Amino acid sequence: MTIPSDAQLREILVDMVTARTQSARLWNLQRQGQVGTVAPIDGHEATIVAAAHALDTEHDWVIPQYREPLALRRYGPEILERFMLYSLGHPAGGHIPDPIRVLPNQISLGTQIPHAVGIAWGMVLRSEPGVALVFFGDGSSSEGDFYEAGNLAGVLNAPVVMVCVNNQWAISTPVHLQTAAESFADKAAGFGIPGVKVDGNDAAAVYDAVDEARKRALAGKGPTLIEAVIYRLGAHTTADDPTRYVPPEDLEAAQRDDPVLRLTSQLRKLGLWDDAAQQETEVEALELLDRAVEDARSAPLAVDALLDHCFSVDTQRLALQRSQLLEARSTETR
Ligand SMILES: Cc1ncc(C[n+]2csc(CCOP(=O)(O)OP(=O)(O)O)c2C)c(N)n1
Ligand SMILES: [Mg+2]
Repeated sequence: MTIPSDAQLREILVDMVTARTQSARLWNLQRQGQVGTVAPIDGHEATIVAAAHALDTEHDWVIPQYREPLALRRYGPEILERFMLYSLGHPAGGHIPDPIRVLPNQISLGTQIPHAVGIAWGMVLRSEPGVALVFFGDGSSSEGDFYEAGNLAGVLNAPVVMVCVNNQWAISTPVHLQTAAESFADKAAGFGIPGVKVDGNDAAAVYDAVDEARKRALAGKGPTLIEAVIYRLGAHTTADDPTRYVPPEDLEAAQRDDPVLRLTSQLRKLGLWDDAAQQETEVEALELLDRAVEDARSAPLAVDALLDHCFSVDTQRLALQRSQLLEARSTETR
């Protein structure tokens, strides 16, 4: 068992508090009409941050769904910059800034899982060290892509870590209507790979599970499916009203097991966290976010950036679309 050091746990908490603070600010900015739809992070912090801290940012890829970006700052400031571009509808919000090994947000459920297996298998073919860690929700696990990708990963023995973030909801669909299986981790049996269920509110437990899966993958032993059990503490997105379907008593119970509060109180007891640390982290988080929003607002807008990164070189058809797009835009502004 690999337990994160006190220093690592403190870094993990800084990233968790940062993510929650920035998520709350983004919610307000959406309400003011300043950014697009926001999917709050509340409840997901320990799972995402601790998983990212168990990875080697130089070699390991992260393939997110859409709730993760604010919790992936360990991969560099580019993640926040790109996320703000994305939140403002800028095409560059879908790019992968070299050498950052994090894919952009994926809204189309489950489609990121085959991408992760492809990346992992590609690394094997190129003899590159590293693993691909993919996040997906309980809801996404009902997509065909999950089964196809999990099966292929097992057959290829691909170095992929599949993290199913079970937050009990897929918008308003509760988990008992999502699957008749005992657990999402059990689905690993059908792929012939290990399945591990972990308390996703426990940063140290998530770190350990990802660390072990990563070491297995690097040793050529193939994929692992990890189910991180958490509770979505906020709305699905700014377009949702969870009070219409989340039982208040369930939410109250989950709030008592809030992952940020849990690690905060643990580190306070160890003398590693106090009010000053909390305040300093929150102030810095807001400064970083506000600066990223400003930068995204003033970023030059190249409409045809929409077509970048589809292929390494434009196909004939793409080249035609690019010139038509630029022509249409220049007629518009004439
Ligand atoms: C292919 C597809 N079908 C439906 C949707 C609509 N949709 C957006 S989010 C969502 C729920 C996803 O739930 P889950 O995977 O558990 O992630 P969570 O939002 O709980 O983090 C649905 C159904 C979609 N984006 N893509
Ligand atoms: Mg869910």
